[in-house]
Amino acid sequence: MIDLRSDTVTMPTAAMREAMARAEVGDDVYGEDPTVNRLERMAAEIVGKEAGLFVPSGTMANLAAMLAHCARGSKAMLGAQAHTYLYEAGGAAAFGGIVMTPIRNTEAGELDLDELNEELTRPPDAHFAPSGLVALENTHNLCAGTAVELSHMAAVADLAHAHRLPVHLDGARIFNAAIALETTAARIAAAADTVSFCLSKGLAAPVGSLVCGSGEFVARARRMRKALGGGMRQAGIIAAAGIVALDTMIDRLAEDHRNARALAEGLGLIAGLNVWPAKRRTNMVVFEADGGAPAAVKFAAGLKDRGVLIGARGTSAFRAVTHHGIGRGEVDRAVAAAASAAGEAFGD
Ligand code: TLP
Repeated sequence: MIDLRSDTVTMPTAAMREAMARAEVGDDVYGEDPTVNRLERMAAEIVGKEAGLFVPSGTMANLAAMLAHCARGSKAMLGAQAHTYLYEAGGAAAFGGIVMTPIRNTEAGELDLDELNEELTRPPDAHFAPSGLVALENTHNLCAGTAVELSHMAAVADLAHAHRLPVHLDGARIFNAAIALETTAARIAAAADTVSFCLSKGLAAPVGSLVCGSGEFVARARRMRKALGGGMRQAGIIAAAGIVALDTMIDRLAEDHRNARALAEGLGLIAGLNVWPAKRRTNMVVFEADGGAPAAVKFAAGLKDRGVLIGARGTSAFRAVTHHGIGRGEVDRAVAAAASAAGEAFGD
């Protein structure tokens, strides 16, 4: 199968398996796992923060960060299309009593600054939840995976900081953003006080994410990780793969972006499919099928029959993600399969 559902389907490389087998480990809850400690130092350095914390998933990274930033009953302002708002099981509300306050996202993955400003300037009236946090996402998954401009991130940070609020960045795919914006992860993270990023997406490690910020913030997030059940003991086994991911898998993400562009171009030529534009395309292609849900279901089933898996986005849109397991040959085969499946699903 050509699996374009997500970059989370990537398999660990041979070097990762080797590093995992040889990893030096200890009890990380005692702070004694040398491999985890090394990964946390590497992560902090790469995003330009003081300290890092290894957690099992991107969802826990964002949740631990939100819990560390926000008191119960306070509000976190984030994009209406933010992964944290829509795809993380409402954890911040369920476990932290945090009022997630959605702000309109533009197609470019940006927050509507007027709407954000309106939220931030509500009078300190007893009716309103006090503000606790502003959150950003880069790359922006639900906005067709686009990288978000640094100028926008700086504008959001200025607004938040003027109101003495911290900024958290869901940088699950921050290295994709760095490549698309021709900058570094540290420059992207500079607008944010705290940042999370994932090892088990395009970087192909089997498990794990990092949350980084000041030493004092990470100490609070560490307590939240323990409360959430994320204290992992001999976690150096999986951290070892994460170190290999950071050492060897970042630069090659550019190849995924080239393949996504080729995929977008190929799908764009097929009658019945409309590819969403992405201001700064990374490794995702979102496209819609003409003819509504029934034709879309038929198209996706036809594609699966032809050996290609894609993800659903609502009832008639889809997402295809390029990654380490997808080369140019797979892209060409997927486009050919899509043309044939579209002919069957949308043809007269
Ligand atoms: N995204 C997954 C699915 O949940 C949709 C995917 O396939 O793209 N932030 C962002 C921006 C993400 O895209 C994801 C995962 C997460 C956080 C959560 O990471 P995990 O899956 O490690 O909890």
